[in-house]
Formats: sequence, structure tokens, C-alpha cells
Amino acid sequence: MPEESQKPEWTPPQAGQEFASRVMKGIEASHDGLARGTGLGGGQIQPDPPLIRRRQLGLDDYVQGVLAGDRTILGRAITLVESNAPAHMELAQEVLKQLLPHTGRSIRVGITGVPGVGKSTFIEALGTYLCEQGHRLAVLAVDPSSSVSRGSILGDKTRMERLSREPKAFIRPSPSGGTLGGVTRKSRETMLVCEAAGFDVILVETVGVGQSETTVRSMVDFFLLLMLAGAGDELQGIKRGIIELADALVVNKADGENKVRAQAARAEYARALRFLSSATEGWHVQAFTCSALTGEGIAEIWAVIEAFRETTAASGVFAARRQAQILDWMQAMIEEHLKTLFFNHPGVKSIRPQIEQAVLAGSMPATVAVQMLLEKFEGDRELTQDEPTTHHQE
Ligand SMILES: Nc1nc2c(ncn2[C@@H]2O[C@H](COP(=O)(O)OP(=O)(O)OP(=O)(O)O)[C@@H](O)[C@H]2O)c(=O)[nH]1
Ligand SMILES: [Mg+2]
Repeated sequence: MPEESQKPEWTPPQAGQEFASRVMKGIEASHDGLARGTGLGGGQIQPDPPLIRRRQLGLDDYVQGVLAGDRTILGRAITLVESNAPAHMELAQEVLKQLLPHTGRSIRVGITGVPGVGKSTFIEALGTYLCEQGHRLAVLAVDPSSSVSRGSILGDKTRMERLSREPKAFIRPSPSGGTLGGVTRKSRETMLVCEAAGFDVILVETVGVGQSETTVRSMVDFFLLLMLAGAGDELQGIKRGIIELADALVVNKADGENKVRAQAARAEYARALRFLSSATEGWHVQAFTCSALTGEGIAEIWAVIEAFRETTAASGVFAARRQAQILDWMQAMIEEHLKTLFFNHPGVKSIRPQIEQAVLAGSMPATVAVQMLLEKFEGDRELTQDEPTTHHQE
């Protein structure tokens, strides 16, 4: 592991470079959830070096560091990838390009369920088991609501206590990205960086509310839905559509007095599954029980995930899904980009309030309003071909 604190090449930020200090600060926060020095290199705990001494890393430093599994550089590479500053984006894309040939060799597992169902506890149990089995795993979170709180996974450190001390595991909270699109881009790229660093299992925790399940489904190979016994579906906020995204249903907290109820709920879900279509071609979705707290059932669930990988790899569904996901992702990024270009367009911005007023007052049909705005957007763009590119990330 390079001793960065011995290379004081830092210079004060110039005007316009404020982002650089923001990135450094992010790294200092050590938000892989680990104490400094517990990295793969197996070093002892060291005090945080002062912010001022951190060395700028170049393209090669990032690429070589990540490929070597250097945990400090991995954390910084992810921070770079998450940065919204145009200068960082350029370097980040260059780093990603070089890492790309080393990505893809993992199984990506998404874990969803309503708040409190036990996702973090489940990840702690499964993750610890996987490390014992010799796997190396990265835990990521996708939580667009966490932009203010800096990711619930950080607050979860107590729930992932064993895992966060595990040298074979790397825990990364949700990026504070604003829109779901922004968070997703960052998480997908973070996933690639983790794969290049040699992690062979990627677990993605997502909040079981809103659109994030669909988004996480579109970035993982296997999607696992955690459920509770006793609570009605309405109460759990689980819609049939979400169940249809899942490759396995798992009734958690099957322990103590709750065990019998959990088994009954499992049987009920198993019956319901017969009438639903499967998310993955050729895969029969089943319901299970487990206790993330005691670890009971965890090994069996991993066996299901392995069976899934074998079945879908043999049928070609695994590779086909990944290909489709890349194209979907491209399309989503184009849509986000165009949306930002449109709504930030000065001409559009200047006439939009009056047009909206006219629509609300009933003096202009919405269709005409849209047409006027689009004409403004397209017309102005034709006139100003050499306008500066808008760097957009969200
Ligand atoms: N008895 C029992 N309690 C559990 C089990 N799994 C989780 N819990 C408890 O349920 C509570 C919520 O667990 P979390 O792992 O934080 O749930 P989560 O789904 O990650 O919650 P959010 O991140 O807030 O969405 C905690 O108090 C856990 O200790 C289990 O298998 N059995
Ligand atoms: Mg959690």
C-alpha cells in the first residue's frame, strides 16, 4: 500500500477547483465503513493523515492501484467516479475505460425489501458466510433518498459490524447523487471498479420503496426480495410488480416465536408464485425462509444463487441479460442527458414560466406548449452550434 502521507504535493485549491477538496474530503471520511489501515494489505490501524498531505493520483496510479486491490486507492477511485466535477469525470471515464477489460467476473446480487425487513442484517450474515467460503465481496447501497443523511448503510455499521471488520469485504454507502439516475450511474460504475479490484460477489442493498427496485433489478444478475411474515402485502408496500422482479422470495426473521408464522407465510408466497411470471427466463422462482439474526437458511440461499448462475449461464440467459442491461443503461443515460440539456437550456428556461401560466389559465393547449418549447430548444441549438458542452451527471 503506498504511503501517501510521505508525499506532500498538495497545493491550495485555486478558484474553480473547489471540487478537488471536496473529493479529498470524501476520501478522508473513510466511507467504506472501515477503520483506516484494515485494508487488504492487512496493515495495522494508522492515524488519519492530515488532509493537506494527500497526494494527487494520476491515471496510472488509479488503474494500477485498483487492479492490485489496494483498498485506499479503490476508495479514492470510487470517489473520483462519483464526482460531479467535469474535470474529474474526464479522468474517471479514462480510469473506467482501462479497468473495463477486468470487469464483469462477479455475480451481482440485488437485495430489496421494506425498511426494517432486515436487509443489512441479511447482508452481514450472507457476507460473513461468503468470506468464510473464500469469496471477496463488495457491498453497495442504492438509496436516492439518502443524499442528505449520507447513506443509511453508514448508520448501519453496527448491523454490519462483523462484515466491516472483514478484510475480504468492502462496504460502500449510497452515493449522495440527487436523482435516482445520478445515484444509479455512480453505483453501476462503482460496481465495475469493485470488480476490477477482484471482488467476485457484489451485493447491492436498495430501499424497498419507489422506483429503486426496478433500477437495481436492471443492474444485477440475481434479485432477492426479503419479506416479513404476518404483515399484509399492503402493509409491506409490496406490489405484485415488485414480486415479479424477484428471482427468490425470502421470508426473514424466521426465528423464535416468529418461525412458524414465517413458514406459513413462505407456503402462502409459494402458492402465489405459481400464478406469477418469472423475472428470468428458464428460472423457477421459489420462496424460502431464513433468519439473518441466527444465520439459519443463509447457506441454502447462497446455494440457490449459485444454482441460478449455473442454470442461466448454461442457457445463455445470464450473458444476454448483461448485454441488454448495458444497452438499457446507455438509453437511460441518453434520456437523462437530454432532459438536463432541455430543462437547463436558457431559451427554454426563459419562456417556460409564461407558457406554463398560459396552459394553467386554459388559454393554450398543453400540446401546443410542448411544441413551442421544443421549437425554442431546437431552433436555438441550430443557431449556436459551438455552444459549450453542458457537463451533466445526474
Ligand atoms: N429476530 C430477527 N430480527 C432481525 C432479523 N434480521 C434483522 N432483524 C432486526 O430487524 C431490525 C432491522 O434490521 P435491518 O437489517 O436494519 O433492516 P433493513 O432492511 O436494512 O432496514 P433499512 O436499511 O432501514 O431499510 C434490526 O433491529 C435487526 O436486528 C432476523 O432474522 N431475526
Ligand atoms: Mg439497511
